[in-house]
Amino acid sequence: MVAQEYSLTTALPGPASQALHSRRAAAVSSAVGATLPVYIDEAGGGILRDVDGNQLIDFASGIAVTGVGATDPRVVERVREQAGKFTHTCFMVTGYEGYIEVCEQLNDLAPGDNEKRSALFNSGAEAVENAVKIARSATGRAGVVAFDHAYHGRTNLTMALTAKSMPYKSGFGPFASEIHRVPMAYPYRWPGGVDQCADQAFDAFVEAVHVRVGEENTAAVILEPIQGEGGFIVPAPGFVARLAQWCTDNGIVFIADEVQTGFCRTGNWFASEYENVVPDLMTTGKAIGGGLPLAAVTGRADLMDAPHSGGLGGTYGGNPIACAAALGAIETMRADDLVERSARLGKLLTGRLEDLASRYDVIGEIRGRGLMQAIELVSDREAKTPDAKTTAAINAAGHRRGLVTLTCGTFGNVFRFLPPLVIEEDLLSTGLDLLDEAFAEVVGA
Ligand code: PLZ
Repeated sequence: MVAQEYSLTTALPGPASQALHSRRAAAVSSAVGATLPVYIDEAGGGILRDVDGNQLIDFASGIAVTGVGATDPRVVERVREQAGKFTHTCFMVTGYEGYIEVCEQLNDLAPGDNEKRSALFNSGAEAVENAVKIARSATGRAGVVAFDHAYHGRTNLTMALTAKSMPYKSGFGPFASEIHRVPMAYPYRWPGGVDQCADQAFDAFVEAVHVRVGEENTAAVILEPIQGEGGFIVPAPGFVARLAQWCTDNGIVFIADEVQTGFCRTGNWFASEYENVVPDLMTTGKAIGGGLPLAAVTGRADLMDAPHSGGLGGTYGGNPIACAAALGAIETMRADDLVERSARLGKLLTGRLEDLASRYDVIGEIRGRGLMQAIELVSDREAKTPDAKTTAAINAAGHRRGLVTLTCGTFGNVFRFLPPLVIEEDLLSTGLDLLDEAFAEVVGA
């Protein structure tokens, strides 16, 4: 694996990256985003080594994918072995053990000791689409309720579920129908204040569903137990559990979208566990595949078995190499206790962010769990005015130093931290030193 050392040999981007960036401009659609114009040659642990030999610190994990790192030995070995045996059969044509084993693992790991089933897909968006199909098929209802600040994907149905227009939806409509949006229990920005947030948001949700949709027409409520792209919003305590219970009471399927939060990211296997919620259906993706594309829907056996035989599937869903990678990644998460590691490093991260917040007034709030944390930047702490400009400037200053960070949030003013769960403590600390320098450069020491 690439040495776990931060080092820059050129200014970023270096000449080889610049050359690739020019080739990219001539060959790749300009609509595909590029956070950094840097191209990677090797990666692993907490390091991304670029084509100029610069070793950058990874605080993004390819958007919460490489929790076990980008070259976890167990993943790499299983992928090699599987690729030498067969790359594809299509599970719907002739099956193989890896698919079944991943489903067994998911059924075992997902919250709740009820009888569960799983089905595998290629991307988070595809998993979300299928969860909605399953909920509609099982309930015979059409309505789906999603929240402000939600992100569920870029396909047509999942764009409809996603809240933010730019860049995800703008110009891409018309969108799927029967999607209804309700307020999110976002404590920092709840008009009635933090203390009222859970109760008032829950009441607003119940009223909106009753008045605008009708419980009897509602198939599913879908929620990220910590919202990701929308700004790492941790719902007010109690909100998720009350929602889930209300769904049960009304025969509505509660879908937890754990695509970003799942697989040890938040210091638990799944974020739903923080409120002891057993989702009816749970979508996973990203980190499950150890870097290979894999996603899943896991949930109550009666719901998962409700669609007609042949109703779910796809050519590549649960590809054998992706399944082999997932089994390696899950083995590493268990063997190296990444739940504990995520929680422990998360505490270190919080401590460092609190130190930053004590020195930089631009930090309005620190939030998140485990190694899924963020800071929300405001130009005025009282008025909580979102400061997207400073966020972008600090992000760029970090990037110049070789710190790979991402922003997020409906208002573009949230810095998020998603390092690989296996990042060495020293490297995490060096990355936070670089962040500190970036703050000093942009908003003054
Ligand atoms: N649900 C909760 O976070 C993907 C998207 C990045 P796919 N998040 C990163 C981007 O700009 O496209 C995500 C998520 C949650 C669903 C998805 C969708 O997962 O694997 O990207 O389809």
